[in-house]
Amino acid sequence: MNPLTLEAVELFRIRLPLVAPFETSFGIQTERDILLLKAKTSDGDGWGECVATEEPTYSSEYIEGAQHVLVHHLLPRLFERGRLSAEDVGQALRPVHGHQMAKAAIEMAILDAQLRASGESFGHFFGAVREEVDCGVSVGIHSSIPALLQTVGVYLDQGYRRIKLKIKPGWDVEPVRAVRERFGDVPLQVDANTAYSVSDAKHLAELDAFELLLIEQPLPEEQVLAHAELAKVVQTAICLDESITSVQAAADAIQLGACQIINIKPGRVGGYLEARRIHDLCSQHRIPVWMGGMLETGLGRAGNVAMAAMPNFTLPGDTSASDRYYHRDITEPFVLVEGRLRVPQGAGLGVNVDTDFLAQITHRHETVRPTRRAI
Ligand code: OSB
Ligand code: MG
Repeated sequence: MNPLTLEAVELFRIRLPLVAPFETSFGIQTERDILLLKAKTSDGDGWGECVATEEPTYSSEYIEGAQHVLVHHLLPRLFERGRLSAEDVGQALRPVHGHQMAKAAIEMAILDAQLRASGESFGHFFGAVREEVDCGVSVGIHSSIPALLQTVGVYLDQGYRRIKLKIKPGWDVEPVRAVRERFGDVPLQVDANTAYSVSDAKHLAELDAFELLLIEQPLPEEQVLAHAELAKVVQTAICLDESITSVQAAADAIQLGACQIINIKPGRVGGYLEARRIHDLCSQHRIPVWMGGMLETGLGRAGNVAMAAMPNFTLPGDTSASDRYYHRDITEPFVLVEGRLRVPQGAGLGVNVDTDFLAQITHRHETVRPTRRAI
């Protein structure tokens, strides 16, 4: 890829209501406040999406913090570099600890600018082996079992190829049993978002009766060894999400026997390039991976769907259609066809931002440029 010069970055904060409330063990979301970046470069523009949530309840990152660290600590380091490539971003930002979601957003925007400039799609860049990817859907905690069965039924009618139920103590075995009884052997998995402790091992083992594909992140982020202990009691495959913050964390978790499957979210690990390294590591260790989701707009979805077309993404991802999240997306919508989404073929992310709609939903906008340094 040809290096380019980063000339300015526009930050857009947009508010988008969700089509339905989404409840997890860490809270309920009814709308999203999202940070989008437009990198303005010597070679044209590129878009990035930051997946940080409004509150620091999924991980320690949150949207205001991400914006602050970008403006004050990350972007100045990139402006200082002169010419740079997406591959240089990780190295340039190494002095700043953590803040993977903020780092991922700017790396994504620079990668998009470079690929748009050279006419290459994200899918081609990642070595996609499929033109479309199998999609699952993540189903939030519901107020009752009948309400849950209604929602799952609608998603199955729409063609989703796998159902993921969010669980927490008090909402686990019964909803899983109810979905199995009503919908038979549909591919099914659960996600606890860290809501359990290792002393719940026997209780979680009750889920073994339902032949789930996996149980995602039952224990807190730091408790990698405890997941390995849990795996001795629970037969269902353990998948890590929150704990996998880098390729190093993935290597350690695999060696410890803490997971048999990994959920890859480019934002959580600092960007698409680190996500690709995790994909490759997992391939070598015969650990299947799947593409997670953070309720992205069409921008993040475009990158995620492209990456999910890599060979070791062998399980359906949380890459659902745009209409599962938003009445109107900021790009052309991703539409489910036979339970799959098409990998965009155009240059870069291969989707276009609807700038009129973007202007309507933007509640804050700022532009950051290089400052002249004191002599
Ligand atoms: O743990 O996978 C998760 C959404 C927000 C934060 C964390 C998670 C999720 C999801 C939704 O499960 C996935 C999606 O459809 O984007
Ligand atoms: Mg998860």
